[in-house]
Amino acid sequence: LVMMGELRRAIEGGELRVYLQPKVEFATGRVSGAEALVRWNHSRLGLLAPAMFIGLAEHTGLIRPLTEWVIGATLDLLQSWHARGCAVPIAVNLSARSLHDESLLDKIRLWQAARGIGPGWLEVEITESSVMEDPELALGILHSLHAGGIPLYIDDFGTGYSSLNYLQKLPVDYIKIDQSFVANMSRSKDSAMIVRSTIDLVRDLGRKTVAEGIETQEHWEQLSRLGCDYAQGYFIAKPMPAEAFQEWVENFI
Ligand code: G
Ligand code: G
Ligand code: MN
Ligand code: NA
Repeated sequence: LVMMGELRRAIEGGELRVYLQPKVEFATGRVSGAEALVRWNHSRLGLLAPAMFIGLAEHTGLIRPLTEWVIGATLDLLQSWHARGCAVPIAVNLSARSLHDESLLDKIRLWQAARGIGPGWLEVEITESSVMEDPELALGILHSLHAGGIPLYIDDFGTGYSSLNYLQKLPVDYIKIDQSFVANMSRSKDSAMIVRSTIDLVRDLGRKTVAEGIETQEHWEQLSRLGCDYAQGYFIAKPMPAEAFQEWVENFI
């Protein structure tokens, strides 16, 4: 069990790390981007996954400094990549609470400008369930983020209760098909059918699909055949520290 004071000191004291997991485009086999996944390098407990502390952060208000740290660290990475003449966009995960922070877009703009990073490089993922917690509020913030040039993803799609009505209204560019559907696809006809229909629907709405949790060649081939746009999962690569990611990208293909 970790405590609030400990987490606050960890955020301030530089114990958080950004891990990166690549996304690959099916059509070209190219690395199209990365997702930033936070870790806590705890002095006693070792490397902690977000499940160990994001909930605590959300309940104590520490999610705001945590999110701001992740965004800052991600922009630092983008800045160093740009200096080396190579980069892919990086998506950060936002909690439902961050959708209430009306100053977020202004802060992101300031931080991007301070590092000379143009729009489009920092992306944002929001889960379907946090959007549906307060759809009207989410819609407002998502519209302003999107108008501010930030590409948007709906994460964990299919696990919540979003109506198709909202999917149509939301200014999102990408839908991430939840990994549970991908995992069940080869065993369950229903899961395969849901994945196929989701891909078709998202395409008809003019958005792109990302399949999460691709763990096997079979998953890759099946999703490629169904016309999914982007792939993410252990079959491609696990989340890794930024330096390892850079090396991985250079050796890919
Ligand atoms: O690999 P993994 O255990 O990293 O991630 C577990 C979950 O934690 C994911 O659902 C992801 O959305 C969430 N998560 C990872 N990093 C962050 C972050 O920086 N902020 C928030 N709010 N959630 C995160
Ligand atoms: O933000 P999101 O809920 O999508 O977080 C993705 C989570 O899934 C992270 O915990 C990440 O480490 C994990 N993950 C990424 N790829 C795979 C995969 O291929 N298989 C499994 N089981 N988990 C994965
Ligand atoms: Mn995500
Ligand atoms: Na997800």
